Amino acid sequence: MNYSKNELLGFYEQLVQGRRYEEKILGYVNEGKLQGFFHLGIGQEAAQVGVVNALGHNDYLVPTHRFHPGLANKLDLKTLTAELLGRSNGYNKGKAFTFHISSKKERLLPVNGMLGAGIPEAVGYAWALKMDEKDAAVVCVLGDGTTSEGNVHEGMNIAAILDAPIVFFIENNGWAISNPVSEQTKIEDLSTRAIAYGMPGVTIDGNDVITVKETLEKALAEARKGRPSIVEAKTYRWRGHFEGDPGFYRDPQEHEEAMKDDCIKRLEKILYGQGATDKELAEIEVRVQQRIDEAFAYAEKSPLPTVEETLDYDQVYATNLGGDLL
Ligand SMILES: Cc1ncc(C[n+]2csc(CCOP(=O)(O)OP(=O)(O)O)c2C)c(N)n1
Repeated sequence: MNYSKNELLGFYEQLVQGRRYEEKILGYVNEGKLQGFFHLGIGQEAAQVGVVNALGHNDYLVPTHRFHPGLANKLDLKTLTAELLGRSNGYNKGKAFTFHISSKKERLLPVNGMLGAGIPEAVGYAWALKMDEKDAAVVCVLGDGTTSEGNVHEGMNIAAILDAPIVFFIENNGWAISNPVSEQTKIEDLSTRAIAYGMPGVTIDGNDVITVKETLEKALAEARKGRPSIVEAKTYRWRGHFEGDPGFYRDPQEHEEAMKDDCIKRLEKILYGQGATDKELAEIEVRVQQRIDEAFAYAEKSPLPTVEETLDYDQVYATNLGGDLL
């Protein structure tokens, strides 16, 4: 499909928003204002923005621990940032961080920290949609390393058997902590695993936001009719596995080469070809930065949970794990 310059500028703005949001997080981590494990998705923005733009109004998303660029475009930036900073007006009252964040309103389902264990859960959500005869599907995002977990195979197999409305979106960033894909599996494309479950599988360029969006749209249309599939998007993790990981296991040359294929620069090139100007792109930068700065300022001014709220464990269960998310 052809997109107008304005539509492409819209995608560009989202890619930039994803990257600048994580750069802001990085600044906070470096200043010691944020503590904990941060798995940044810098470099993977096209894969994530492509996914969130493909979702239909009734579809659900199960993200991963590395999905901030996607969430920074799907969710309300202020409420997301309040959650990130542990504030009581965050999506989950500051208890979920961005790792387990969920929202019934936004149709966002929580990540299971036990990699792979979330895949049968996601199939369960999809099966529930089918049983309720909803015209909706689930996109379940998982990393390349996660595909090697036993639960994933069980989940994918049962999804196929149940004709569950689900798309498994493998965000293949080349690495699972220090383990390269080549040491995780003998297969070239992770999507070929779909053959074993009797469902379609396709591998695409994960640094091309349009390709990701259009592939996912098609896969979701099929999934809503009860035809699940696997989409693998190949991209690259620019940062360490988490902030603080020096990444000594990675060949610096491989890293440098991969970073040359920057999804933002790629779209920039297309935009210049369509007559976009430096001024238009610079205005996007300013607008995005302002939005992000406002979200962080809002979150910093927001209240921390009270002692009572912190001790209210029922709330953790109800907001993060409760059965009423669909
Ligand atoms: C069952 C389980 N084993 C190990 C871990 C620790 N762990 C957290 S992230 C990660 C690597 C995941 O790699 P991948 O699925 O490729 O996603 P990426 O982090 O590269 O986005 C591991 C091993 C975990 N959380 N759960």
